[in-house]
Amino acid sequence: MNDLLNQISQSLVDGDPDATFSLTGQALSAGLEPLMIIREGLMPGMNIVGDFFAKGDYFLPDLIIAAEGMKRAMELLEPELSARQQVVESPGTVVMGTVKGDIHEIGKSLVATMLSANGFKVYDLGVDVPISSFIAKIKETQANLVGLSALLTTTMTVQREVIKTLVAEGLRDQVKVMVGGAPVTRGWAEEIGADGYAEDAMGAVALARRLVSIES
Ligand code: HCB
Repeated sequence: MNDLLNQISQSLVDGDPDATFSLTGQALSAGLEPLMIIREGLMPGMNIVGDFFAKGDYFLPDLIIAAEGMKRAMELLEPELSARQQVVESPGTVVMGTVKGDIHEIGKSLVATMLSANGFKVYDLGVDVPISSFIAKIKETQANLVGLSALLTTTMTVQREVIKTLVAEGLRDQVKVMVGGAPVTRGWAEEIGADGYAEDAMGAVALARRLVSIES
């Protein structure tokens, strides 16, 4: 089992999306849980790719091809994740997106999938989302939660801007804000006045549940 997970990780590092896809299929057929495949196969591979890029050993095309492998694996895993959840009633409405200037979508999409699979009504605005689009969607859907993803130190600051705009628009009492993304920390969430920070998609589900129940 561990060998299969290591091979998945290595296939991302090697930049071989076909192998990532087929190994992920094999792991599912072998009975591995989709979340385990993400946590112990795909994420370690993406982290290695990120570290190599940071050190200058890998370049942008290497990131792009690793992302392609991860996205193809997620095509297999997302339906499995959804199928495993037993939805009773909708705990809340979430507007989700990666902030303006940032096109990293994989983590944001994973959080959106897991929230949906856990009964939340999710409006996924995609990536590079202008602040005005978050505000408009929150107003339109009467959402009680917004999830802001940022993967770059340069775009984390947009999370703060969204919160400031929610206050200015008189929406801050209506909507809880959760933030996440690789450079985001609990300390940052506190500093910018977010309601919570989640390290991963399961953490985001637990946090979202907590934030919504505090509200009611
Ligand atoms: Co990108 N990139 N990248 N990248 N990239 C990172 C993020 C670096 C950390 C790599 C590095 O240097 N070590 C780095 C950022 C450094 C920094 O600012 N601190 C970086 C850089 C610098 C860049 C460019 C600037 C490179 C360049 O052009 N010179 C450029 C920026 C483009 C832009 O956005 N304007 C860029 C581009 C790319 C792509 C397009 C090639 C590609 C993304 C493709 C896509 O998404 N379709 C990419 C990728 C793949 C990465 C890495 C390798 C992986 C990101 C990823 O998908 N992780 C990443 C390195 C890394 O993160 N270790 C690297 C897997 C997902 C599942 O994890 O952390 O996104 P996640 O999400 C988690 C978690 O954070 C949390 O739950 C998720 C699920 O578990 N979460 C939330 C996320 N959002 C949440 C919101 C909530 O409300 C709650 C929880």
